[in-house]
Amino acid sequence: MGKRDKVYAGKLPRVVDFVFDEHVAAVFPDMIRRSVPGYETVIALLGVIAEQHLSGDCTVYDLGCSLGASMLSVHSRITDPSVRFIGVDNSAPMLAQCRNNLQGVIDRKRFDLLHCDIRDVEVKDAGMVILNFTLQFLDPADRLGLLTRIHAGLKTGGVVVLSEKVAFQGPAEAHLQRALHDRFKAANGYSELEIAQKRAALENVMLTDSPAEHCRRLRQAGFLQVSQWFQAFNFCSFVAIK
Ligand code: GEK
Repeated sequence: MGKRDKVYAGKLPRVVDFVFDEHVAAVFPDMIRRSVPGYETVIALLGVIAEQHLSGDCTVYDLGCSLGASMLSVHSRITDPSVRFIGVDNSAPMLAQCRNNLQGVIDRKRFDLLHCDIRDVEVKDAGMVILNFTLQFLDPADRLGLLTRIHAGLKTGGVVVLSEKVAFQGPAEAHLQRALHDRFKAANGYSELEIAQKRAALENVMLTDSPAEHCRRLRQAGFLQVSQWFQAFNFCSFVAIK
């Protein structure tokens, strides 16, 4: 059992922008499970999507890999040793824990972990690229460029899975989905103060797009087949096939 997330439990004198530091890394499995509706389902189904789309001799990229949950899910369904894994994250505490989680589960020769910005990674011979709740932290101006490079580095038939917190354009739907998400967090034991402080911390850091905008951008990046396969309140996931 991991540590319980209490990062925003006490009243802070000033809420600063959210960072993936050692305090967040230490409680991350609990934080993401209690904050992102459907997270565990998405993680489990990444393995199924991989099984459907991966052929051998390729690389699975996990961009913004945090503690490696996505790679571990794919690995649990893909035994072919010619499939390699590259996890990328710009948070050193996240990557250190990711290394611990992967070691002893995935053969050491089959994975690499890169401590860098996902915008600086060369994507090549990719069978699958996972952006599981990561694109939302990138400057919106850089999102299309990254997806276009990912498309270029994917093998034909390769798949991108993009999971995001999404925005809704209509005010009524935006209000409904935000209320449901708040209710989800409260049901998972977060106080009103925690919910409010976390929202303030993420305000400048996590910039969300609508589902339609995600699909449009994936098509613009070159993907011919784009489909939203999952939604839980204001969290969605999309597949895009090259
Ligand atoms: C999971 N995918 O468990 N470059 C590299 N890493 C970044 C960047 C960037 N520009 N921006 C953010 N990150 C994971 C969950 S969490 C989602 C992903 C969340 C990293 C950041 O350090 C963090 O580890 C991850 O992206 C986002 O399925 O916490 O909501």
